[in-house]
Amino acid sequence: MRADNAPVIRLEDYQPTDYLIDTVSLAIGLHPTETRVTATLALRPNPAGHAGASLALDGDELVFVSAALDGSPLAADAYTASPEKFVLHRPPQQPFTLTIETCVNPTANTKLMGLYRSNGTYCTQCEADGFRRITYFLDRPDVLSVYTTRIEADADTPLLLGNGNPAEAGALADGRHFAVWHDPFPKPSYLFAIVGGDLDHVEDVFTTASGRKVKVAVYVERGKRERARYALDALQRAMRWDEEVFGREYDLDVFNIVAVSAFNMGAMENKGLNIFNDKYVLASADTATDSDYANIEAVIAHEYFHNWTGNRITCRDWFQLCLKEGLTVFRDQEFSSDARSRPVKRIADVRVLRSAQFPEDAGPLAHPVRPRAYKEINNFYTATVYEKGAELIRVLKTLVGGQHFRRGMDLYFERHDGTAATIEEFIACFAEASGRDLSAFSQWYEQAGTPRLSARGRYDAGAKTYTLTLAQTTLPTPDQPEKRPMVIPVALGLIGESGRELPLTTADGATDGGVLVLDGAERTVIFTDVEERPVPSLLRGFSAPAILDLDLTDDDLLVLFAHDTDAFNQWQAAQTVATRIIVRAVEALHAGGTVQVPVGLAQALGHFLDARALRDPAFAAQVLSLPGEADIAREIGENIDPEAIFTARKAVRETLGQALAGKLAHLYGELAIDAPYSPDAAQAGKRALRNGVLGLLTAGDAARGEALARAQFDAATNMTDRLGALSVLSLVAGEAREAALQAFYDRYRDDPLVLDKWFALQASIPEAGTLERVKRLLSHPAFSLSNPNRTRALIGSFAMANLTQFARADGAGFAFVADVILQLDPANPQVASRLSTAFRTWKTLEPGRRAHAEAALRRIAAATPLSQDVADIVTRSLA
Ligand code: 0A1
Ligand code: ZN
Repeated sequence: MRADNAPVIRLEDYQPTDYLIDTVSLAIGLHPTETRVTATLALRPNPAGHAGASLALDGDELVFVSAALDGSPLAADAYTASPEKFVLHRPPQQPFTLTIETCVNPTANTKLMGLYRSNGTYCTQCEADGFRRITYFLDRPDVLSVYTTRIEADADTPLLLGNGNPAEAGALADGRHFAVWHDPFPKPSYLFAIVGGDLDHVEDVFTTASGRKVKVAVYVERGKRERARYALDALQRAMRWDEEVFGREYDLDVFNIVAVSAFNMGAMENKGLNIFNDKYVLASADTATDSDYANIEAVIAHEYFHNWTGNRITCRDWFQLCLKEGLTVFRDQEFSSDARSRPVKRIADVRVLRSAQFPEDAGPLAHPVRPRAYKEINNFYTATVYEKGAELIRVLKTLVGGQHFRRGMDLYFERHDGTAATIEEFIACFAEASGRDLSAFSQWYEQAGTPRLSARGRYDAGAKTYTLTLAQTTLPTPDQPEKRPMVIPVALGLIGESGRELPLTTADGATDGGVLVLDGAERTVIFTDVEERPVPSLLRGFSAPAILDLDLTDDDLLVLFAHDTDAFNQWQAAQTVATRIIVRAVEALHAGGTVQVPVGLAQALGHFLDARALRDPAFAAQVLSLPGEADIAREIGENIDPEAIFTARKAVRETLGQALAGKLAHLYGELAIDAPYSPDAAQAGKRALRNGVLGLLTAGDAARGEALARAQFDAATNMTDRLGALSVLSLVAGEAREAALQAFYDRYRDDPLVLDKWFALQASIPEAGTLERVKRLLSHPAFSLSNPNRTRALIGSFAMANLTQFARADGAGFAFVADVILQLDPANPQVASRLSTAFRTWKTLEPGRRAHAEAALRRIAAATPLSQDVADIVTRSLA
């Protein structure tokens, strides 16, 4: 169905189902092309539904085989079955069982939703609506059932996994065998999973806080066992952390993780049987970077944390997606902060929020954290639902305080365990635990767009007062022309010009705890006894997802950079100064002038590096990593010329690299690590800074940098150093680059996850030749559009991480990506649809490029057939 005629699903139309399904008994006979599924559903009328209504079960591309009611075959006029629906016309009005047999073809399932094969392994993906591709069902999150699953397979598929606990297993005639799994916890169909394959594994026993033994295991393709150890360790650390920090214990006898190579997303929290994209499980020093390790730790934790936030308490409907996703992202961010450096993790998370969510919130795809309407739910697994959703939990915690937050969480678990809940029910727990009215806070879930927070300050030296006025506005977004003020907790401090932190004294205690709450359009506070002219440090720790407009001078910002006690704002100050310098450089280039870099920033960075680089390299790496092209584009906001941004940024980096050359060279030597590789935060921090130093050094002196990078590439003993060097080399056109790329390929040609890096790096080269290179790589023997990771590596990187080449002035970049989207769409609409979000900022481009982007979007929109997934994104993008 096309998006133009697909129905709009609205939150306000929510109705409970007319029937409930108490238990589900599945018998699945695995076969590569004809898998038989027999589902026996114990149904009864829902007291909250319409008595006597017919029963309509969802299906998607199903082949119907047979149906029986309470054990007897159904008469032909008692039901209707099509690939998309099974309707029982006159269901009994007391409990009854319905047995339906269907047949599916996992090998032909290129959409990777429902039951499919990844490199020979049978696996499933049911969120959001994939279960209906396995059997007919009330496929929605508020139908909770107890599942028993019997899986049968040939001897070449010895491993059979399901949700819950293993119940039975054994051999059958003709070499087949079976396993039965029982999950005692009622769950929605989207959490169903099975796996069948011939896999290796690592395992351990985790003892829960109350002394229960849980067998934990990670399954991977044969030969990759050792690469699963880090994931297994991260899992057990996450399990312990959830007990300690949220009081949540695991509830089954086993917890299994399976890694597969073909997966549409990152990973999936199926009850007791998480299924992962290989990328978030497999790691070794030689094949994974430090960031890969950190991502694995975070995603393993994320999926595990869903066991309570998502599984034990699930969502009433898909509008409530952020109830599980925002909350679980918050939980995984906190876990990583405790495991690593909290300020560095905060900076990294805010970078992601700004680069992925802010553009969404400012463009045609903007939607509230809890949307009110959708056509295709799979398009709402967005940065807004996930990352902004997590920010809202953080805002809530700041507003009610840590203790009340924990009490609210406890209440939520106690009250809603075993149910499908809503955002209102969640917020009510915190209102009750804290005794506060949170109705104004809940606006954050309803209103799209990023609030702009402006701050003006005036110091009266005679009266020793400092008057600070904060104001907010939010620009209109699709369907929301009028915006209301939000409740914004502004964590703040005052830094004296001497560098000391000044006490916050106000007549009414407005900033108790260092947080000022702005809940109207504007608010003014007067600080008293301010002994010296202060520089305000606002939105400390990024206390709310807002855009801050400061009336500070560059010199004021450099005071914060040097002296702020809040690490986030210290970093932010340097970023803001650098952003301003690059934006001025873009303006200068437009006016036909040249790029000027004031000495202040270079000097400040120099002092900073002297004092902090070796003490806190991970933080220093964040400071040294200047705003990217997309950050600058966001700051400029309209009429974007990516080439000008690229040239300006490059020139600024060149100047800084030259000004700091001596220090950088010295640091590069000092930061070398002798010890054997460990992915821990301390070593990773040093490598991150050393690679950052190498990059800046090369920006200032290409020949010298290239020689160092070449040596680092040849001597590297781990992927972080090797890829760090290769990225630097990839920016310098010439034979050295091609030789290094070839050497990398030769070394890793049989390693799919590393080859993805090789494809991604080449697609990201900001040069005019890249489009031709990417086109050439499309026909490389190792390339295939049927693997989502490979597609994202080559096409996704080109479209999302190479602004100058995707947005080429001649429109060839847009046209190419549109071609690939159209080619991929029939096979895998979800991945095609994700790719098409690369166009989301097209309206901010200068008119020439804008016209090319629009033409590409219109061409996609006009194509037939076109999936509902892609049609939904492109029509909203064009609106
Ligand atoms: N719930 C998962 C995300 C997810 C969503 C849809 C999928 O279908 C292709 C897969 C995974 C999470 O938050 O990790
Ligand atoms: Zn999640």
